[in-house]
Amino acid sequence: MEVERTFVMVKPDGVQRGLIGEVVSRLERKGLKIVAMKMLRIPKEMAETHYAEHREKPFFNALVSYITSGPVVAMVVEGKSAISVVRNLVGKTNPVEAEPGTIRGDLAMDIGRNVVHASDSPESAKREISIFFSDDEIVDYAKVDEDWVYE
Ligand code: YYY
Ligand code: MG
Repeated sequence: MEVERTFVMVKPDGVQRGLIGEVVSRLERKGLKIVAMKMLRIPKEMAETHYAEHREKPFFNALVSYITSGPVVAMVVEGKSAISVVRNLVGKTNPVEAEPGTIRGDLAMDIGRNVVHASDSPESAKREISIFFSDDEIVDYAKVDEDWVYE
């Protein structure tokens, strides 16, 4: 089990619906460590870079328009196997299929309003973190509960 960092974002619908705390709370309660966090309005070019892998998809323009439609809360989250742990907490892309107990399964209805983003691999985590955060915005610190979260 390797310590990883992953990129997580509460999307504009999550912010507007007052779900920032709910999402952050679920990450914290799991035992993950938040090592960077900020609110921003994503510029269009940055959104296109973030979602570059979807550039040719039919939903691309709607996706960019949605993600730039209001403020988001961007985070870097750290923990052992954090990338897959967070993807499991987030649930399937389409909230209709997402399991109850997951963020999308509990809090969302529509694939185009699915509340949260999380990196899907070590490569995308590295890429996405670097789009949103400079190295000096990521804080290295020990959390007092670490001996109680990990054996
Ligand atoms: O990583 P994840 O967010 O679970 O899904 P992706 O396949 O990377 O798609 C990114 C984003 O695009 C998804 O969260 C919603 C939107 N989207 C869509 O609107 N319609 C689709 N058929 C697929 C994805
Ligand atoms: Mg994705």
